[in-house]
Amino acid sequence: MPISRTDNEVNTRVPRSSPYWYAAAAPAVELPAGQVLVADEVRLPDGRVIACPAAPMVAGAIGAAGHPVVTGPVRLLTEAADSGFDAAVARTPVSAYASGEAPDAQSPGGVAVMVAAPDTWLRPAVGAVVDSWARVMRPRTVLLASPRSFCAGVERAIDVVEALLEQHAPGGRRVFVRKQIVHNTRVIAGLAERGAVFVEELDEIPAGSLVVFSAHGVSPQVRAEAERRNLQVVDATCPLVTKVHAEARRFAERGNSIVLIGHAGHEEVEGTYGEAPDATVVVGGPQDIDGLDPPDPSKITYLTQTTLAVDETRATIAALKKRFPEARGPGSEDICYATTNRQHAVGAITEQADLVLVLGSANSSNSVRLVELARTAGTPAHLIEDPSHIRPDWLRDVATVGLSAGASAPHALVQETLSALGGLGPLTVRERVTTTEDTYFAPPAAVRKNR
Ligand code: 0CG
Ligand code: SF4
Repeated sequence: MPISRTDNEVNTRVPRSSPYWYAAAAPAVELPAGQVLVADEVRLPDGRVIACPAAPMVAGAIGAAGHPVVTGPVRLLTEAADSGFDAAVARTPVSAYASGEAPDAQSPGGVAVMVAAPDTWLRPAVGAVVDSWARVMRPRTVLLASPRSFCAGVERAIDVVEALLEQHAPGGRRVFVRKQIVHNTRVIAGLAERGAVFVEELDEIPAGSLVVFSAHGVSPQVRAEAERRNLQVVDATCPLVTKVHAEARRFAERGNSIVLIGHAGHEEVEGTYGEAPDATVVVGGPQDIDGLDPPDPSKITYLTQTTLAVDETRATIAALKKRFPEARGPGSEDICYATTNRQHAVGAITEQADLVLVLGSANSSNSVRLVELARTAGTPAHLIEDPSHIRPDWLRDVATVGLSAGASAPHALVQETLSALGGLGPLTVRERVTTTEDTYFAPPAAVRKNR
């Protein structure tokens, strides 16, 4: 669950006596019972505002501990010491900021964790979570992998939906999207908020509707179904996926057996498989090669999903060729440039990183591969939707964090993560560029002509 933010200012009071600002769980804190608020901004009585960039992470951990939590601004009403205030939680060395001093390594600055919990019973539990964040405050370095985040296929697919919303939403025509346009929760939420209607299958859509096919592609069976239902289709399939579909058709027409290396159940694999279901077998890895029983071992073609691990796929192809020496590939790699580049970039930072964080959703194949790659290299790694998924124990003894984002994860998530990590102490960000990308895919004609 994403952490929601309230714009309603919550008033509270703090005692002056402490070197730290304590969030007061005073009666002045206007929160519903059981609700915890993590300040993302503290408004001081003199008008100054202290940003609390770690708020999403702190809130995420409190939410994960089972407490309803929001982030939002806190206004401090008074600085008068008041023994009546029950310091809820907060180890908050914002005093340096409050007094205008620059933070230094000894007193990690930029940290402002202010948590308001109105219920006495809540405070020990919430306090324990905040303490665990306090323990991982320190200066850090982030190694930023580049390239990262959106690829050309994802940019194009999102552009398609946005353009259709612009064209049709004002007139009240709904824009349906079959499956997730790309595998990212933030992207889907943003487009849904703007009016896109996501469905799993075409039978959920009224006949004659406008529907977008996702970047991962669809099988010919789905296209036929769309035609039967008289749907107006705009196809956002990535051109690099379309290329693999064409290969599947071409080799199947030649009478070849197709070994499709990929993850069974993934939309892209379902789509490619559907091009020649009678001639195709899906293979997950080298362990599946022994079970193959092609009608003619001299006529085998292998194709791959575009978002696989480069090294693992190489091993699968080697196992296939070992058993069927005449097996042939498509000539050029099916694993796309974006997947390959992001893997090289993560590979270049894992050795120096104590921890690798990858922004992406759990169903995003290319993002998950980046996490696996770092782990295989021996570096602890986690997939995170956004900074609220970071846990304090991951950061214990971590001086250098490697950061990347899958091809479907928006750039903004990287910025949010950098900002949140900066809330735990001074942050040095170093970008490691392994290559630059300039691939661009023009939008489909249906969208182009209307723009
Ligand atoms: O990596 P997969 O194929 O799961 O897709 P995602 O939407 O995450 O990113 C690239 C595309 C399309
Ligand atoms: Fe296309 Fe590769 Fe991006 Fe998938 S990850 S949309 S195949 S460029």
